Amino acid sequence: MEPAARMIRHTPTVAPPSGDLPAGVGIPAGVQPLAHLRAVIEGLRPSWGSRRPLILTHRTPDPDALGAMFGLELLLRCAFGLAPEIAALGKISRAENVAMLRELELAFADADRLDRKHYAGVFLVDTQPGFGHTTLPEGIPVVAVFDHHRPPDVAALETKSLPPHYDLRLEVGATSALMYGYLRDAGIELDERIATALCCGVRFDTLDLANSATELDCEAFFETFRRADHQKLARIQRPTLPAIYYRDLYRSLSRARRYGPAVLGFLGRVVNAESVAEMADFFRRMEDCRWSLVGGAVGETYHLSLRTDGVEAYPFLQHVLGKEGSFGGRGTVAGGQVPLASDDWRDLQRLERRLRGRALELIEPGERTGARGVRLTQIP
Ligand SMILES: [Mn+2]
Repeated sequence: MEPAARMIRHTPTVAPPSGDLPAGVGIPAGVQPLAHLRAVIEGLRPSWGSRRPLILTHRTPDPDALGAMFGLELLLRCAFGLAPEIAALGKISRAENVAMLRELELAFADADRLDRKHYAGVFLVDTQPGFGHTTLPEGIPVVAVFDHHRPPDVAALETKSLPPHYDLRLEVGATSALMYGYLRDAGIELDERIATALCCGVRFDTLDLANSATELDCEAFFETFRRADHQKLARIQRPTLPAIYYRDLYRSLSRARRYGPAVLGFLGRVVNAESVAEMADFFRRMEDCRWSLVGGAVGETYHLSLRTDGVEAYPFLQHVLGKEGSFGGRGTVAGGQVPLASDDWRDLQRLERRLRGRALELIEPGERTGARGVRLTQIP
């Protein structure tokens, strides 16, 4: 707990560097990622027969995952002559993401209903095997990973057997930017639809380049923005909100509490898992709020989202979770899942109590505003 607690006190405005990968992990130095991918695919392809590549991502894809999946589909089709299938799990319900699907006509298969024998290998974007929010079909090898998330134990990568193409770049702001780099290197002209999708991904993960954006992110953003459909981009950024959104918002506002530098919201059962992340973003924007944590249960899983104003978010979430569940994060954003022991509301209540207790340990005693916090309506 100590290191995280220290970070909260000082709250530097610039995130510390994401750190390097162990030697031998990722694309070898000096090798172009596209050339590496080509060598891997060419090596495996004779054994694939008529089976297709399967593009997957984490549960409930966000704009970065969506942009990267559709960018990769274009790459595999145009640069390699393959016929990949895109599939995903989880219901997308955040209004911006629903608008992205609708405006760009992004359709994909249900990953729960795939006939495994048709697929030669998994191409995974914006996540990695072993992450809690990622379920991989059994019996299909993972051929390639394209990601920018820090695994909980980076050092352990050295001893793990990794997929043949493992492009993990912790410093890159968006997987969509990473995918833009492959398409650029392959000389593939971006059409309006894919340019718009990639642009949505980069702007979502980097907050319009304000957050941990590298040169590649900037180039990806400008080049895709130039080719994007700007009417659609606007409709995706400010979509119509379903009526139920306002009910959920009211509930979140009435349940959340301010504890000195943090806003904590334990929402019990929620309609959609994405509202947890959205509320964490929303509360973090409160004046003088240095970090926010929001949790809510959907089905058999309790979802958590943590946001900070500059420091690495994942040590905070690591402490909040204790040894429960799984988590991941990059920069100021972290998310986790805890499987629920039963659908008994008392189990849920006990879990939220444990999480709140550990979250409060991260706040300096002098900064705590009572054990129960302050209702958002009562903040002076
Ligand atoms: Mn991402």
